[in-house]
Amino acid sequence: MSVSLSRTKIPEETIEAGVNHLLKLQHADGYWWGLLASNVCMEAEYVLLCHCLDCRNTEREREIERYLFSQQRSDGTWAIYPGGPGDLNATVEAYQALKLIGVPASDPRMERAREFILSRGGVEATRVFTRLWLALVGQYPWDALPVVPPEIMFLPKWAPLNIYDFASWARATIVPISIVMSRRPVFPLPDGLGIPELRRSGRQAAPPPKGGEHRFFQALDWVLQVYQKLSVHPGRAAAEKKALEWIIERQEGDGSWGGIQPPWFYSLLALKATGHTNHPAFRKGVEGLEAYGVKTKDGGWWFQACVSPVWDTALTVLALRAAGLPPDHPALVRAGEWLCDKQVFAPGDWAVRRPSLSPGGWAFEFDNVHYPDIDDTAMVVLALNGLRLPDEMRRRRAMTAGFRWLVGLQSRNGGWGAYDVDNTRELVNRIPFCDFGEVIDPPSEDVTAHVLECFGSFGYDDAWPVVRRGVEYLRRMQKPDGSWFGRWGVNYIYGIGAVVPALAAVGIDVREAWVQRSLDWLEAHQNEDGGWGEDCRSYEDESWAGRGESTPSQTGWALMALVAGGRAQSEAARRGVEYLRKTQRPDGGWDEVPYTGTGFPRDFYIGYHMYRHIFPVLALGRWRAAIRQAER
Ligand code: R01
Repeated sequence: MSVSLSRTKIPEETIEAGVNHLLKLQHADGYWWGLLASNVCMEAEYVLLCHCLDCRNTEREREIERYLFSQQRSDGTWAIYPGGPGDLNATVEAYQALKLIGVPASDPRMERAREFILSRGGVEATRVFTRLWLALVGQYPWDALPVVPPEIMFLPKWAPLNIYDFASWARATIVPISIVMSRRPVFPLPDGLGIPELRRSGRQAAPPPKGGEHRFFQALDWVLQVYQKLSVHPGRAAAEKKALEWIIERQEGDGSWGGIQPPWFYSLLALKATGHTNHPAFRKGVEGLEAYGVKTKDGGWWFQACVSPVWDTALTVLALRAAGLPPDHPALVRAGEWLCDKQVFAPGDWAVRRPSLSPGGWAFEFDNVHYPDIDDTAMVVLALNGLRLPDEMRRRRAMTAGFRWLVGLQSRNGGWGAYDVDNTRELVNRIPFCDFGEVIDPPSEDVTAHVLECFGSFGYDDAWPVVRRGVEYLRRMQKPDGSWFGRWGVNYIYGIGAVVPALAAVGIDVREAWVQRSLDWLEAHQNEDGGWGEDCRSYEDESWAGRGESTPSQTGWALMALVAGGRAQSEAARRGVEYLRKTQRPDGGWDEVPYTGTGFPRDFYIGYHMYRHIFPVLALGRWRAAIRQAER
């Protein structure tokens, strides 16, 4: 019965070349680290930041000018992902930065940008963050921005709108912003370098901010505006002091805050606005910026929103193991030891909601001890579980602490968020200030799946209530069409690619119809070329679900789901494998232009440069193992 007449052809050379390519990319200390691309708001804000902090650098501005123009679309706009439509915020910010750098408004490239901006409502129609940067350089009235007062620091942990109701990334952003907003500093631009030409004539009123229609919050904002205008602010000094101390306590070893750009830039501005430019934290923060910059071959420079070494290392270890490297391969041993070194044994903000839980998580970045995250911890523990290190006791202790930390952070609904437990209070979405990105961190399908896959690798199944509640959460979250949403990767292909392997890992019978429907969905969305792709537009337009040019990472995710769901021998899987084989570069890597990572659906996308090399190898490795198993 098990005699197959024709054995499946396995592209051994593709896998081997992919493995060798990954091995070549390993850094001497044992980690993998690919670039993290986002959008030009990073560089534009960097230019404005340097202006505000009085540390402009002509050479750097030349490099940024070159980079910004290299990213401009033919219609004169800037998008927030490759191939995306012109984005008003990004285009306004890039335009202002270029003016400050010295590009005249009469430059045809500026003219086309300006036309787009005005056609879309001008600066008045931009998000709060964009207008905040313009206010800092005197190009927008502070009065017209929604207020976040530093007194927010006085709200106790249980009160609505206290800072721990915000997602970690939003919390670390609004605390410094509250100081900046209370001081309202203006760092005037040199004459003629502002952007009055981007303002629609006085008739145009500011549009109501997204989610700001709520009456109560309008009234609250009015009260805060009036309070802001008073000449005495009882409690303001104490609130500001509290916010400053909160910030200074949270600076990371690399000088960043939270390892991400917004808290970093706003914390430096808060220190500047309060006269702390001689504080060691200020100097360290400014000096650290260099490490997130990237020089391009053609003389450009760009700034990474964040850095991903822990994430890239865990995923690469998984790929190399799946592709057949032994658990004690020297490269994997070095990676495993490096990962153990990166474990965070200090309480972070997560401990506010789980004060008696022992630490033991991993962060995404080199340095981010205040914000270890659940996604990284799940992937690192999963990766460590497949290794054998010279110090096995250390590996076991690391996995145990990480595992327990994950268990302790399961949310009430059975799922896991990225940084915190039960960070689900929708109220913060209503603050007029919050018109960009996600400001809460509720459980997501993909993070939950990664945690379950991790638990499953130790042999736990749904007899354990922790796993059972996680599976029930995933089952509840399945879309009517059988797919799962991708919160941190684009989009349903990422969701399915995470969930199906997780269900298989915890012993769910993946032959059941509800699981198989997600595989039918994948097969229905396979491209002609055998690959899979999904455009960032899928987050705003359902007609783009599962649709887009094929990419190596998304093809990898789809293939991983098919394999885990029992369809390794399907024609769809075979065609996916063939797509990966024929698109591989001679050096064993793959090319990928579209962004397949998600920071915030609709507002912020991430191009992870390692994904294109990792996921094909991970998927091909798992596929080969399944084929060998089936044809044994
Ligand atoms: C941002 C911003 O720039 C930003 C940068 C990075 C992230 C969050 C989490 C993870 C880790 C990776 C990157 N994992 C949970 C996902 C793994 C795939 C998010 C945002 C912009 C505006 C604001 C990020 Br306000 C705050 C941050």
